[in-house]
Amino acid sequence: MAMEMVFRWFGEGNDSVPLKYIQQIPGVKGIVWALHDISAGETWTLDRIHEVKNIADQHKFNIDVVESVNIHEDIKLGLPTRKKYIEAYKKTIENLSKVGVKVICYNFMPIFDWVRTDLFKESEDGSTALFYEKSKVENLKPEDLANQILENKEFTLPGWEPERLKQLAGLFEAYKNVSEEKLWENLQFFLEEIIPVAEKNDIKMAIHPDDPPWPIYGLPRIITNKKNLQRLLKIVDNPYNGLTLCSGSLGANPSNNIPEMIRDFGDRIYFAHIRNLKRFDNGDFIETSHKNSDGSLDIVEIVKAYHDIGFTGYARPDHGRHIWDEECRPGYGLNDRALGIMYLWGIWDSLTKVKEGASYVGN
Ligand code: DNO
Repeated sequence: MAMEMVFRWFGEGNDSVPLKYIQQIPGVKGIVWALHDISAGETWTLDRIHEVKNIADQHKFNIDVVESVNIHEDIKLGLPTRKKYIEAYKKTIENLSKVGVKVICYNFMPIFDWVRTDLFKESEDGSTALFYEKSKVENLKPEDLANQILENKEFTLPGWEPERLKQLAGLFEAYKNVSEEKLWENLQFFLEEIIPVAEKNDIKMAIHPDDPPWPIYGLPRIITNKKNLQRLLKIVDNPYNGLTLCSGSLGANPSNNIPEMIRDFGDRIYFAHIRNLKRFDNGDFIETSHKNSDGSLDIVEIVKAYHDIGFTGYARPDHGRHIWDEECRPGYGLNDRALGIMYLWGIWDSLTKVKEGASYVGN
């Protein structure tokens, strides 16, 4: 038994990577997908879901994992209008279950999803990668940061939908009344409504950690560390309320011990995002190749933790650098993610051999 390797794909015309290339990466069973043109709060219709299923079928990919069904800000804000958006979310869950979707990855970050200051930061070897410069975030106004990210217009950037960013000032005003505790309450309200529907439809909800895992621009962020992940699992203590464990997001904070979290939360992790990053002392970080010696995270230990717990959930290599002059959406090219997958399989298969009794020591 092994982890089920999947690969994020943004859809026909919205991704530089053809599905037939993904098919040629060893061991990839499915695509991780979403209907990126549907706004948060709207129901995903069966027709639109079937379009993706048909394309995936042609390439023999499963569509078991959706990333993400985004959550309308009114739900995170706890406004009375959340009711109708929660109803739409439930309907989306029902529709997704009709094509056999097994996991929905989502996040509960106010306004901004992932944050970086440079999408193509050059490294010494000439590759580029996503970069977070702490002082720049502290000194840039949120709207300037948003505009800077949106300058990359070629593809839609998940989490940075222009419609939402146009309402930035109003949203910041609304979040003034939302403390961390209030955000927890709003998350709990959402989960209490959603999880029974997820259970009925046999779909695991897998929350994605905040990236980076600390508050930015005074907005609360709560899915940030072990204690808070524990709290999340407890507020609705049902196996359908689970985790996407993203090593790169949580790993930006040096006090997060990822292998320990994997061992502790094991059976509530439904989706593993595995990538490396290099942290600098001043709080900056850059995304690196998966290789241990390139970054600050011990990817071998992370994979070992999954192997030890007998993880059979879904895993993806997460982001990659941009290498070999590939033109692609930030973090989501073919080349480095494919290299990452082979690194992960190399570790996984070696561990399996050792478990089966092979000994490479002293021979
Ligand atoms: C970035 C991703 C996130 C993630 C969402 C899930 O590349 O890891 O945008 O998909 O936070 O809701």
